[in-house]
Amino acid sequence: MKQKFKSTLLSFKHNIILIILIAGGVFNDLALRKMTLGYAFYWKPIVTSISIIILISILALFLPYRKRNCVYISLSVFFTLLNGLNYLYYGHYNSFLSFSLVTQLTHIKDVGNSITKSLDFKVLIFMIPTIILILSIKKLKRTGFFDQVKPLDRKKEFVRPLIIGTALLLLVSVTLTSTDISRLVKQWNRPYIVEQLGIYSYTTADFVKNVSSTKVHQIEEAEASGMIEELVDENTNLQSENEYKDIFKGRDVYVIHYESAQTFAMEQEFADGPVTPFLNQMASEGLYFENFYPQHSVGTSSDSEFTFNTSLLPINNGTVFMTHANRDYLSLQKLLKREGYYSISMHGNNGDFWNRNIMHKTLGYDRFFSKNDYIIDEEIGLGLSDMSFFRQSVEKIKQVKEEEGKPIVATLITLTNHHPFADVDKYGEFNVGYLEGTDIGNYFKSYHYADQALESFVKGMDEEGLLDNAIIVLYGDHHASIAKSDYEMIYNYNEDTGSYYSKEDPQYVAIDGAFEKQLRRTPFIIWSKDQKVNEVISTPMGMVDALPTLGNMLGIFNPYQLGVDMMSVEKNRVIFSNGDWLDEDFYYSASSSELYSFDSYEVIEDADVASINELTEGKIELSNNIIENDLIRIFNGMLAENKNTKPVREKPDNI
Ligand code: GP9
Ligand code: MN
Repeated sequence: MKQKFKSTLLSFKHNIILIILIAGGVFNDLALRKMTLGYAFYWKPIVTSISIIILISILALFLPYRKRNCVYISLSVFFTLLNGLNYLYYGHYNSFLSFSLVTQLTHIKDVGNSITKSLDFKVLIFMIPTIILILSIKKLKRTGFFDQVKPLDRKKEFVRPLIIGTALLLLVSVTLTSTDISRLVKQWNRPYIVEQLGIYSYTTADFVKNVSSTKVHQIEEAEASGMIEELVDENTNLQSENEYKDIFKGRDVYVIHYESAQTFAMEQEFADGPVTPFLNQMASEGLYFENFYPQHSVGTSSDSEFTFNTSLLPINNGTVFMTHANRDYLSLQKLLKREGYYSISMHGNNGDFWNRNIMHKTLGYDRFFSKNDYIIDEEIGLGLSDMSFFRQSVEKIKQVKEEEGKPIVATLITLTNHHPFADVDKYGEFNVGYLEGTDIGNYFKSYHYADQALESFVKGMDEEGLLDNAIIVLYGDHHASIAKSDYEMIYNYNEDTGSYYSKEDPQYVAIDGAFEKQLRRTPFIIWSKDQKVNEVISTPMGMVDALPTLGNMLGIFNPYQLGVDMMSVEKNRVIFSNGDWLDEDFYYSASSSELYSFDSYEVIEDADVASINELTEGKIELSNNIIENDLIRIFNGMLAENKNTKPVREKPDNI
């Protein structure tokens, strides 16, 4: 017994640096989960992290004892970087880093600038374990500790950590549900994997997935043809025959991709008036979808562009604009070109950002006006100011219209209202009262600026007579990365008392779950000068539903669409590529596996969830398959011409 205790003590002493490494690695993982997802103390990620660090550290055993410290320090630095970078990335994208992003390095450089401008110094926490490890090694070296430790049996040295590491891993794996395993394999839901198994397991699984999927996953041709045929049939059967059909046929279409425009801000008002008076006016004069949700993944702007134009969900292994730009897609631009349109895109930033130079060709744009085509006479935030961008764009549109003599579809991608909203001096005067100096206050100032720029565009276009036979379609591309603490200042701060409501206060609103999801809504508006349609639609809709809805009004139809025409459905379910979904009653969060009621904002139980999840996953998988396996190219010629006319249908439920 005594002997055993002595040997354990010896082994403990022998491995003291390894133990410090493990403790530091686990600390960093805990800190990351606490600082991103909000909860950390759960046994599975802790045990998995310990086992993974033990298994990786076996590498050091190939070196003589005294030289192993170099490996341990390198590993600790790696853990610091891994956790630190993931922390910064999460702050920006609400997700974790993936090896698939390696193909997006040029973009990461630009976004990196935006991240460093708003550098969060809490990231330094992740350095603590490495500092402790280095100091401990130094101290022990000084006392001659490493010279005194007696060598252990070589065989035992390898076998012990192998057994312990594997046993711990097995212990966790037997507790995994089939959902856990499927999520680990598919990697749709990165926050869920990190929450359940920690950052090291997620990174390992992501690495394995990316290495193994460099060869495109090929599905059987028969399976592929079945899948797409079913989708085409279903879409053709449901093709709308409503009163909105063709109402805007032949009109010019100006799509405004409105950067970081959130819906909640449209309701905010300060001493100088509403944040977005002009946008609100457009909403009241046009067709306004007040429960519109962007469905982007880590590709943010680019994902929204993709989904708006194709009615497909963004891929969740990579970013379509970067990693799947060489596929065939049926887009708004291609469909309108069949009707004789000329199609252009316009953006004041570098044309390579988000690989737009390539991807805009893939989407079928005839011409892309990017930074090089504009005079950079005023810069705010990421580049050319929206005011100047719009002013110059009106001129370009006028010229293109004259040159081409055809109807035109133009996408204008704005830039100024982009995180970190730091160029406050250039936004002009807009008093945000007690929010002065806060991030959310600066967001409102920036949004107010973007609203004035929008107004100048509409007025400028009108003065040129370019709106007489046109529509403007506007969508907010995604939420603005505003911290919860900033939302608290709006919803839980009592200006009169100068304090926050306590959780017990009836006025208190929890900024999480269904409420937080609703905050991420962005506006979607179809507007025309003659106010031909003037309605507010409250049925929840996603970005995939934009093309079917707009398409019906323009007399075009995309048989590969995943969305529905909102003017033909009473109910709708919005699906997100990470497995989340929502309808008018509920919001399901795939990362926490919780169902929230939109009524009470409480977590509730519902027996149907499993079957809805299955449908949701089926749709996500279908979208991924279409993109990954280039199914549209394969079946492009397959659409039978006589499938276009179908009987009039009553408004069905898309559920
Ligand atoms: C940059 C712009 C921003 O050109 O579209 O992209 P985002 O960071 O919002 O994805
Ligand atoms: Mn954007």
